[in-house]
Amino acid sequence: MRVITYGTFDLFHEGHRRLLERARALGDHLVVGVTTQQYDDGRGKLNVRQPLMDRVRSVEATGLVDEVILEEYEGQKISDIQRLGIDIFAIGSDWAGKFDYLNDYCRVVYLDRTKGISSTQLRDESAGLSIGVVGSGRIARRFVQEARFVSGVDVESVYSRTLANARRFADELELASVHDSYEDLLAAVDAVYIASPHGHHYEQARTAIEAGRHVLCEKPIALTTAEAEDLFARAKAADVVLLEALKTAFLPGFQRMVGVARSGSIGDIRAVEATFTKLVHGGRELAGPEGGSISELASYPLLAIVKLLGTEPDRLATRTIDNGSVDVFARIDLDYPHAIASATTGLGVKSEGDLVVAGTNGYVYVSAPWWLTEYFEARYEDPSRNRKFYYKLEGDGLRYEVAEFASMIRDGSRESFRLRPEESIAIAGMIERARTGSTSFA
Ligand code: C2G
Repeated sequence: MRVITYGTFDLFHEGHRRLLERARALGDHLVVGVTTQQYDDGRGKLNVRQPLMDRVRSVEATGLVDEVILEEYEGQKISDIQRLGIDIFAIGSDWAGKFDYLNDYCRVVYLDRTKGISSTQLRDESAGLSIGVVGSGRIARRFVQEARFVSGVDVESVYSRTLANARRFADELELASVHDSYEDLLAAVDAVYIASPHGHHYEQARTAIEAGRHVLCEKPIALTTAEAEDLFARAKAADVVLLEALKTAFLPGFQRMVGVARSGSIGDIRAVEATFTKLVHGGRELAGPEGGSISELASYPLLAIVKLLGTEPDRLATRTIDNGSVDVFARIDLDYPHAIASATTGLGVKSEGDLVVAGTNGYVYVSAPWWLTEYFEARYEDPSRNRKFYYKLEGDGLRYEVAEFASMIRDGSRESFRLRPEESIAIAGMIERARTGSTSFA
């Protein structure tokens, strides 16, 4: 029987070795396809550290492999299987279901992935960064799936307030350990990703920082300036990374849009209008005291405004429509010295989610959903000068913030220019002012 498997095999570890061992045991000839940098770029695998030849050498050094080939393009697996006369395609169970289409060409076997690599290995340079997940909701699930596309990151543990929720989450996502004590989770990991309800962010981030853990915290990192300032000051004193998981900030397309708008190509920026609305029907997002369209969604439009116009507006005024307990629609107006901006949010109210940056020579237009920036245009009075920009966005965009967080920890940097502490603090302050000082309509 001839068996084939594929992988990046970056920073070769015990999980990789066991996978190869079991793949080898399925037959008598094992072929391993090692992914090239270009292929990994194409499929959105981020932060691969080792050059191709080093990764090939680690695979060969196991002595388990009869033949190594390179995986260079999408669709190659089908031709490899036929060309090499393969009987069995084997791959880790994190890919369960994804390669069923190969059943037309050979037998497909999903082998259980090895759980808890980070804890079974000496914590040295080659060990991954172990991130514990706080919370077991929808965003936490997407985070775990996206983090698997970031090399050098192991997400193996989850903390949830009820053990049953943590168990369900860990079973579904094949995580090694569950915790119903936050302290136990902190003791088991290098860093945490906080995806609990907003009202818990501050306490949980503070506790993690005090325990010397790096923190990636869902937006909004805090609902007041004071809390945001306090957290960043504590992170600095403890020499740990504290990063707000405001995914748009880390997207290549969004960064380029800000670069184009601020480069002078549209002249001086005079106005920014950004909208984010989402249809929900009840649930935690629509319940007080922490819910509402501003706390749920304003981080995104305020990010665009802060990146384009800075952290210090002269004035902020908000009008909202309430459902009796929280705001369901809001328009936050900000005045800057030479520009004005508005951030519009809606929960259970739908509008066009686009972004317009008006300048003295032209404007930038980002169509909905602008916060997943894949495409934008610079437009001018003379349309023949218009330019279109395209950027590929992999997955749902979460992997870019994971990659940034992991790189910061690895490189010892404590601040990211993509989302600086002052910017997160300013956004928290704007959210606080918008929520407390709004003129409301029922
Ligand atoms: N693996 C494992 N246990 C782990 C980590 C990884 O069993 N703790 C397995 C993966 O499931 C995969 C192999 O080791 O089968 C290689 O993993 P990666 O290098 O992360 O490669 P991957 O991104 O899974 O690429 O075409 C490429 C393939 O899609 C696999």
